[in-house]
Amino acid sequence: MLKLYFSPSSSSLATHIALIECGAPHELDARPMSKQQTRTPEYLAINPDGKVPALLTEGGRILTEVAATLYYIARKYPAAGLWPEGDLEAEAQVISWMSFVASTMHGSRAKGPEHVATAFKVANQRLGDRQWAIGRYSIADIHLFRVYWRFRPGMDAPLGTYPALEAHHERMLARPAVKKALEIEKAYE
Ligand SMILES: N[C@@H](CCC(=O)N[C@@H](CS)C(=O)NCC(=O)O)C(=O)O
Repeated sequence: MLKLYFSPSSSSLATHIALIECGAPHELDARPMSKQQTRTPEYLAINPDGKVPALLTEGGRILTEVAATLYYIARKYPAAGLWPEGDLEAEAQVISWMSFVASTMHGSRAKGPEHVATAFKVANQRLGDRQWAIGRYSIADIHLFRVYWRFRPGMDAPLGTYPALEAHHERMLARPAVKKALEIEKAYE
């Protein structure tokens, strides 16, 4: 069984959603950042970077970084259709989106609000009138959703500033797996 080391409402929410989307048997190990549980010697032995998510695979290895955990889960449970297997362009588009979300979007927070606004503007344009990041639902949407969901409430921009992202967010919130992950994590806050 897979084990997810997570902190409620953090980056690890994306991995949690993917596990539920795929019906992957898993257990949760809470490491609340609010209690510095990602910085204990025990956790640093699991992930020396002191970050969540970390996913313990059935092979006994630790996988870190949201994108890698999403990829692993999507490939391990292909029936869920979260990875566009065999369509080279679509596969590359997923990687492109996930790189953008992890570096430009997630990384913008440390640089300040203008950088966050620019990253969101680019993401909004990039999404355009598509329902899903690559045109069909994939792990790229889960990654995008998590960052938008977390950062948006703290942004000083009226509703309507990022219409494509807002619509994507609503679509994601309607998904049973997203609802379930949010509900489970709320109990840990
Ligand atoms: N590049 C990492 C970023 C993960 C990350 O920043 N995780 C944060 C939560 S959103 C964390 O674990 N922080 C713990 C800490 O800094 O103590 C990824 O994509 O997984």
